[in-house]
Amino acid sequence: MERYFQESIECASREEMIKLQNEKLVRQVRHVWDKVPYYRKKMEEKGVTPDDIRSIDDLHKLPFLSKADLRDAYPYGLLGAPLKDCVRIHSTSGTTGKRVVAFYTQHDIDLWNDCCARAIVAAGGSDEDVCQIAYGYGLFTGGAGLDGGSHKVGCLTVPMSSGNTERQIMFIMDMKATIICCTPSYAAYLGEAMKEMGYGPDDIPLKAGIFGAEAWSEEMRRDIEKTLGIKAYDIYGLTEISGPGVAFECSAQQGMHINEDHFIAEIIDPDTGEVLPEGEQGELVFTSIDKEAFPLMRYRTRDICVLTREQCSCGRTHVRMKKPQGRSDDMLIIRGVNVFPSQIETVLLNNNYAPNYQIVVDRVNHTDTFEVKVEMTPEMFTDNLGEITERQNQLTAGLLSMLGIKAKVTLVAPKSIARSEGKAVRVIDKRKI
Ligand code: DLL
Repeated sequence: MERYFQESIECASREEMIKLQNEKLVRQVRHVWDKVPYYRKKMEEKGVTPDDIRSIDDLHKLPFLSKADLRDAYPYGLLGAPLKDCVRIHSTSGTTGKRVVAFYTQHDIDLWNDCCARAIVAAGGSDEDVCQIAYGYGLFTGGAGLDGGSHKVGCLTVPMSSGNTERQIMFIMDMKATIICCTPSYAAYLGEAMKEMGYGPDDIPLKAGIFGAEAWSEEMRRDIEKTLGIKAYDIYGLTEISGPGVAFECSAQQGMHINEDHFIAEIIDPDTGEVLPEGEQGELVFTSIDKEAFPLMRYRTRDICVLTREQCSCGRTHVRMKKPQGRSDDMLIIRGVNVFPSQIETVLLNNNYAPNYQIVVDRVNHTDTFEVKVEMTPEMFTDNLGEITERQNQLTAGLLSMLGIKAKVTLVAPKSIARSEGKAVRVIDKRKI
C-alpha cells in the first residue's frame, strides 16, 4: 500500500471514528477554554462550560465563530498556543477589511501536510510521481500545503508557484510532470495555452490534477480532463481551518472526503443556526479537534453544501462533502433572486463555451442590471452580427431557464477577459446599496 494511505484512519468504522472524535473534542474544548479567553467568554455568554461537552452529541451547545469574530480578535485574539511555539502564519486573499491570519505550530503544519499527502495519494500519487505545484506560494495556503503533502508522499516536487504560463508548460514537458496542482481556472487556461502550442492530450505527461480553492462545475472538470488528458480531482480547504486538504476527492469523484479525524463537519441552516440532518443543504461549519495554534470551534465557513455518509467505492469511510454550491456571501442577489456564479458556468459549458466569463451587476434607477460577458471560443469567433445575436439569444434563454431571471449576454472576442493565475475574478458588483 502506498505511503500515506492511512487505512486505519481513512477506513475506520463509524464507531471507531466517533470514539476518536469524542476524545479529541473533549480535550480540545478544555484546551480552548484554558488558552483562548475570547472563546471562553463566548462560551460563558452561552452558559456552557467544558463539563457540558462530553461527546460530539454536545457539539451543538458550543457557540459559533464567524469571520466577524476573526476580525474582532485580529491579530492574536484567537491564538491557542504561546507565540514562541508558533512557527508560521498564512493569510487569506481578502480584499476588504483586515485579512484573516491563521497561526500554526509545527504539530499543526505536520497535521496539515498529512491531510495534503492523503489528497495526493487519493489522486493516485506516489513516490514515483513528479508533482508540479502551480498554486501561489507565500501567504496563500495553496502552495505551501500541497508542497508539504507532496514531500510527505515522496513525489519529486516542482515548486513553481503560480503564473508564468510558458515556464509552467516548459517544466511540465521537460520534467515530465505527472501531477499538477493549481486552481481549476488556471488549469483550464493551461489547457488552452498547451492546445495552442500544439500539444494534444497524448503529448502531455500529466495524469492527474488536484484543483481547488474556488468553485468549479462538473462540466469544467470534463473540459479540463479532455484537454490535458488527465483525471481531475477536487480539493477543498480554507485558511482558517488550515488550508487545502480539509477535504479531498478520491478516484470515485463523487464528493470530497473530509479528514474527520481532525475536523468535525456540521451543516447548519444559515439563518437559524440549527443543525440540519445529513443530506440537507446548508452552511458548512468546522470544528478543529487537533490543532494547537488556531483551534477554531464551530467556524461558519459560509460555504453552502451537502454532506453524505453513503458508502464510497474507494473504501474510505470519512464523510463526503459535495461540491460547494458557492459561498453564501458569493451568492449574488439580483432583483431578489439568488444567483451563484457556478450556475452560470454550467449553462456556458453546456453550450460549448469555455469557462471564461464575467458577471457585471449594477443598479440603475433602483433596478439591478445583470450582464454576463462571455468569451467566444476561437472556433466560434465571427464578425457576423446575425450569428452573434443568435448565439446571445440562445445563452440568454439558457440562463433564464437556469436562474429564473433575464441576463444581458454580451459575447466578446477570444482572450478579451483577463485570465487569473490564482482564483478567478468572476463578479464585478458595482451596486452601492
Ligand atoms: O482557497 C485553500 C485552498 C488552496 C483550497 C488550494 C484548495 C486548494 P482560502 O483562500 O482561505 O483557502 O479560501 C477558502 O475558498 O471557504 C471556499 O469558499 C473556497 N474553496 C476552496 N476550495 C474549494 C473547492 C483556500 N474545492 C474558500 N470548491 C472556501 C469550491 C472552494 N470552493
